[in-house]
Amino acid sequence: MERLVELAKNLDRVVVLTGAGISAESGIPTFRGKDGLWNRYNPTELATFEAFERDPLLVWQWYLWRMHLIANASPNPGHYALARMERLYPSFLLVTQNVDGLHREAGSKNIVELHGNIFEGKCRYCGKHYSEREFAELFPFADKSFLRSVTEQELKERVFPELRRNLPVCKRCGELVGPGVVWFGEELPPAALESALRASSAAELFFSVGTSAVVQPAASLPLVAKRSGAILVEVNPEETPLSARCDFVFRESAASFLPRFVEALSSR
Ligand code: BV8
Ligand code: ZN
Repeated sequence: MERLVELAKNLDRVVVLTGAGISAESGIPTFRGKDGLWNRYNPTELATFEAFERDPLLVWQWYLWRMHLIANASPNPGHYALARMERLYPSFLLVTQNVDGLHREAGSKNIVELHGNIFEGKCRYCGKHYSEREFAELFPFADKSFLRSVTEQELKERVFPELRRNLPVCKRCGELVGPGVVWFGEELPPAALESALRASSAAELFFSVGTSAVVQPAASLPLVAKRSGAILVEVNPEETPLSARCDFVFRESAASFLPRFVEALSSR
């Protein structure tokens, strides 16, 4: 780590890509980990428009369960370290695949949410987008303060039976509204992808934190940076398809590595 700190002290342009691993220590299950979401649920059955058309109630039950988990979770030292790191660099971009909003809650400002935000709404029929506040109005079950007022058991026993009659209906076209996330087979927000690609190709230092580096196009960003000459760093307790391309690999958790690294960096 000392060698990386020495290098990092003299660089200006930094990009950090995060995945579900950085929120694992906040109690939010990852997708592919041993008790990962994808072990219990099939992504194509729940995170696609086809699944939503087939069974919107099942899809909304799954997203409400995840929203309840997230609404009752807090950022961890890994999130806070990245918010602090942002203030140490003139050019810093945090690109996240996470839809939990915990980076923003930890104080990060310069963020690109590549896969959207789970507390927002998106109508796939007319394209209308609902901000977190607008969506809590349209769909009160999605309101964070409501989700913090019920236990997981109450969510399943009291809310789910009411869900069929209270699914969010679009104000513009009257169709059912889905969560504000990017589903498999759906295009990423062009502006978000564009700024992530631009920053990655200009980066001098690129961190890949808590991601299995499988889902595209996010998984290509570290390679774009590497091809443009950036130093590539991976922080992940496990090997990933990206590990072999990295200049530095730290087989550690995000909440243990990042605070120590940022502390060393800020003791210039
Ligand atoms: C699209 C939102 C086309 C929803 C998500 C090229 C080749 C092959 C396939 C494709 C390709 N191009 C496109 C595809 C298809 C697909 C894809 O990539 N499939 C995969 C499965 C191969 N991509 C798409 O469908 C994309 N759209 O291509 O559209 C198009 C283009 C133009 C016009 C029209 C259409 C959309 C992809 C986005 C899907 N949405 N999320 C929701 O959340 O419900 S993806 C979702 O899964 C997450 O956002 C994230 O991206 C991914 C999970 O990955 P990770 O976050 O990395 O999590 P994971 O559990 O896998 O790993 C966690 C890691 O953390 C592990 O390595 C673990 O060791 C580590 N860890 C654990 N604890 C810790 C830790 N690390 C640090 N600290 C710890 N404590
Ligand atoms: Zn609509």
